[in-house]
Amino acid sequence: MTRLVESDIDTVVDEMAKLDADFLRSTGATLAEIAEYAVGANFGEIDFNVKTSVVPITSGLGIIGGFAQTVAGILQHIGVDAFVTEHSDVWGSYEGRLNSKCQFAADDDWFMAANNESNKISENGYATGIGFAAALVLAAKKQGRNLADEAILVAGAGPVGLAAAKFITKKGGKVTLLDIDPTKLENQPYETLTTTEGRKFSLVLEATTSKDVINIHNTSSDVIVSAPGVPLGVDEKLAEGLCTKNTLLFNPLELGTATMMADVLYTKDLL
Ligand code: 2YC
Repeated sequence: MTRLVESDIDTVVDEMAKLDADFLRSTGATLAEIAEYAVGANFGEIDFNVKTSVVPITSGLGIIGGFAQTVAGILQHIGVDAFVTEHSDVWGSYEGRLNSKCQFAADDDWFMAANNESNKISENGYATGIGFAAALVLAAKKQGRNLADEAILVAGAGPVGLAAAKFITKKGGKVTLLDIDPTKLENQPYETLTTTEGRKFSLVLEATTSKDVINIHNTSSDVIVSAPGVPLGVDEKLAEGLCTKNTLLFNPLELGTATMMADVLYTKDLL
């Protein structure tokens, strides 16, 4: 996962209403509804109004300016009673556990949510993968397109891409998995590629840390691209065109965070 910088997230909280409006245009669902769909809940089924603490973590490369506040702001937007703890690290975790049901914290390598009541946990890579896959499936549905008829590419066989590939397969899509590192493609239950040479795809989940992976040569004219990868792995010219057609789904932190919250709150009744 790429480490965000302050400038990646400094307008996120102010633009949450715009994000919902964009999501409604492209997927027919709001941020909260996409997160619910990602974890198998119906729209409106999850009661997000729970006390949740976000703990700043100073380890490693340290605090990212505004990160904890941005996570709290995203959660508040979907109805969570979220706050940033006064203290950081273990003191902050202790303070949070005394005053909240759920807790979020991120160091340089992991971004985790925990439900202190049910002990359910959610990790950002997995949640981001199912969240962006859910958005892609909903966007295709909104256009009346059947997954079974689509050429679907998941670019990047890391935690995000693999979670997304599983979700899309579960929804009836046939996934082609791309990675430049062939060792990441071993024993994967999908068609695998190390290059998109000669191939065109109509639904794309871009989960690499590279730029320009997705371009006009490997996409169809009606392509929908869901892109959790930071930086955006879509060729600039193609990205501009997709934006005007509301067929590019890209945000640095919002969908992963909302899906983590849905994931730690929702346990499907197995009975
Ligand atoms: O401010 C803080 O608490 C920092 N310790 C946060 C560091 C987050 C580092 N991770 C990232 O920037 C990205 C996130 C999108 C989630 C995974 N990697």
